[in-house]
Amino acid sequence: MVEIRRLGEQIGVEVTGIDVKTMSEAEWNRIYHAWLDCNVMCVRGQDLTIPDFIHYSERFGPVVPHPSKSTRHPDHPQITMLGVNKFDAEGRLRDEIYRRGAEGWHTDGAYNQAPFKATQLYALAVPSRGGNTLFANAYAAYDRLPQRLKDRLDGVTGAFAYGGRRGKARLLNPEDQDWTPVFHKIIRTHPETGRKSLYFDPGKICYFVGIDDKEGDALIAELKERMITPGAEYHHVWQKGDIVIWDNRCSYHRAAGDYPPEEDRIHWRVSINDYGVEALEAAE
Ligand SMILES: O=C(O)CCC(=O)C(=O)O
Ligand SMILES: [Fe+2]
Repeated sequence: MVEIRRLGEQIGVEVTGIDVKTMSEAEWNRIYHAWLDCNVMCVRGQDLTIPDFIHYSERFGPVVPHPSKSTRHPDHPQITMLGVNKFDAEGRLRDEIYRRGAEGWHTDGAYNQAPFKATQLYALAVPSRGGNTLFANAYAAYDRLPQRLKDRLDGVTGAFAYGGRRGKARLLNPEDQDWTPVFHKIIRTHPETGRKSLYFDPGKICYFVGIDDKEGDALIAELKERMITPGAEYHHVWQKGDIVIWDNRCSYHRAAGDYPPEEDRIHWRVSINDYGVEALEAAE
């Protein structure tokens, strides 16, 4: 029987007793709404092929290839392989693979006109220790902002690009390094829940429109501190067979990047677009 229980106090939900390949429409509706309510969802104990994983992921929205071509699955471009080819030809650890997602708190796809609605990972191999994924609630981040900042950021737009203010991104091919910034409101209303969140990514923000560099730098530093709210985190300890999906519109995440490098930590990963308002805006 399907069981749904909260993981963190303010973020995260776990689903057990379900097979995503065969669940009923009623079960799908329950888990989809649990995910919307809790920002991040783990479905335990799944046994999936790549087509099964893509098919299930497509229930959330269109599954699109990630811009990092070198880490795409050779036969399934929509699948990104995490933790594969971790060592180079000389046997040296490739930091960009080992520490992917561990550089800092972020939200995926802020460099797209229509940022990814969700990212979903399926765990194939889990290390004996470490290697958690950390999540934080971006609604809570907005709720906890001092009124001064809520007022200052109201209506403010940020410019975002893949490499942010650094420019370059190690996981991209040379021909894919040039990004024209895209623009997103920093206070964002979630198209499905109607709740406001702080939409911010310190690694991808380039500047705030209409705000001078001095104030912009101070704002970036302050939001970096405030984006993670005490009590609104959940740290996922992976089990083989877990599927974890996070809502990039209302959560932040980062990899801990701390597991024994000689051990395997392997996931299939998909980026999921929105069918909704944002997809329509992007098509304009
Ligand atoms: O490997 C992880 O725990 C998460 C990596 C990440 O940031 C991502 O897949 O978007
Ligand atoms: Fe990420």
